[in-house]
Amino acid sequence: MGIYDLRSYLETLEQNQRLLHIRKDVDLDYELANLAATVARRLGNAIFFEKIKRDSPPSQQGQLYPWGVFTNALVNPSLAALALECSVEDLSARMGRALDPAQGIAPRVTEQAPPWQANVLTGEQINLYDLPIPIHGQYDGGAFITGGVTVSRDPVSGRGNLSYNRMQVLDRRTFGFNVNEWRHVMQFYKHQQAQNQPLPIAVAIGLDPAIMIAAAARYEGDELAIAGALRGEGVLVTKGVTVDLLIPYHAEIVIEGYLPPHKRHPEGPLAEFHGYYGEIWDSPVFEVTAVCFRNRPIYQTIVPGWDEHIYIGNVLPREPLLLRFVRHVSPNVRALHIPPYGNGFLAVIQLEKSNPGEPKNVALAAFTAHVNIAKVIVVDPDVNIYDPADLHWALTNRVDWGRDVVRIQGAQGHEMDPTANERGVHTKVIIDATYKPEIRAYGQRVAYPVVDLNLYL
Ligand SMILES: Cc1cc2nc3c(=O)[nH]c(=O)nc-3n(C[C@H](O)[C@H](O)[C@H](O)COP(=O)(O)O)c2cc1C
Ligand SMILES: [Mn+2]
Repeated sequence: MGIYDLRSYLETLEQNQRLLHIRKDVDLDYELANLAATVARRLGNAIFFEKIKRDSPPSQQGQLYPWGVFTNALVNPSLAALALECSVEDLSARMGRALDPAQGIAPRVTEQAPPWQANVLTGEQINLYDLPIPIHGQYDGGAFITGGVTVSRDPVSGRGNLSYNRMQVLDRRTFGFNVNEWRHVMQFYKHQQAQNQPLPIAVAIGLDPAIMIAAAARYEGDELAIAGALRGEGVLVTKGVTVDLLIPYHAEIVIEGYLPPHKRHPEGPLAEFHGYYGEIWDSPVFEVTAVCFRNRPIYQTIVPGWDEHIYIGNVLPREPLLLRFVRHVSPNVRALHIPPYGNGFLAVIQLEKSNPGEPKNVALAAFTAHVNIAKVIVVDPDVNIYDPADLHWALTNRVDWGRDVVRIQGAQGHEMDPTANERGVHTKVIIDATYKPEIRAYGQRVAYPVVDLNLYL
């Protein structure tokens, strides 16, 4: 049996020496995220925190549960490849197939009580301050669940839905619940509002990474079908304790409740995908009706505004889309990457060009695939598109900045792109960083094959 839940993924990470165990006491506030962010960029490994603590307890004190905390599940392509049991080269093709609604595999319902119903807290027993919810960034407004997957249901069609919604702890039984205007969850919430009815939701934490990947996709249908397609069989789901929703059977923790139709509360700020702290939002609230967990559960988080957040939200679901567009223009495209450090605004294309004009054409195709793409760099097959230093080598040694750059002024980007104006209008840029032998011929480039250090250290 392959990966089907968080624990089987942890075993895979362990076997591949990609799970870093931190045995020292780590503070949930700031220290945990600082460590995770450093490991994300220096080692690229997942982390299991065995002992977490909280030095400055929040006002409504809880008994912090002695639970392990897991993060960096999907922090880069090599971990995503482990999670999806394929090679880095095959990631985009696998994602592309799974995102095709025709390939979706519906969840399987079981009546059996799930492991997460081993412990069920309701009413006065609920105290969100007991949960190991970190304060991540220095300027975050408080403790946020960032790695929980929201399970909801379309009140009109009855279909299921997965999404990510940051949740700030407001009091013992209430979260602030962030949801943008154009999300499915907002559509459901507004429908309920018009009937003066609450929207029931459940938050599942500690999941099979295939479900984590599926939840970030914009998809017409139940995102669980994407996870089913990734695993080749339907995800096992089961009824909630206090909500009539189908929730992943193999979750570590499930928080159930509802969004009341007319109550709002400020939440935020939080480190956002675009690389800056955002605004305080006046958001719906999430009233909790049950907190359920496995025995010895594992809490999972995503460091906001950092690599895993961007990798799940802006890279994995978009690379297949861009690849389809650029391959339509040229079969010579070898690979494509949206590097997390570019916050989803940069795409790097590896091209075995057969014509000096080809790099510009594939770059234009990448812009048309997604509005967020603002910079495209085209390189040759000898440049490692996953290595920022190698990319910089190409920018330094293969670009004549007076000749190889194309600007597209007044183009539309994302409204939150820090280079754009308030309407999202900015200049898009193409950089042709391929070698131009017709201008000047060089000999062989110096390069040593890259070794995966995790196999040696
Ligand atoms: C880690 C992470 C956190 C996110 N947080 C939020 C959020 O707080 N609010 C929001 O509206 N979207 C957020 N998103 C984006 C949505 O979850 C995502 O676009 C999803 O497709 C929305 O699904 P829906 O249209 O089915 O509601 C986040 C994405 C990721 C990967
Ligand atoms: Mn959806």
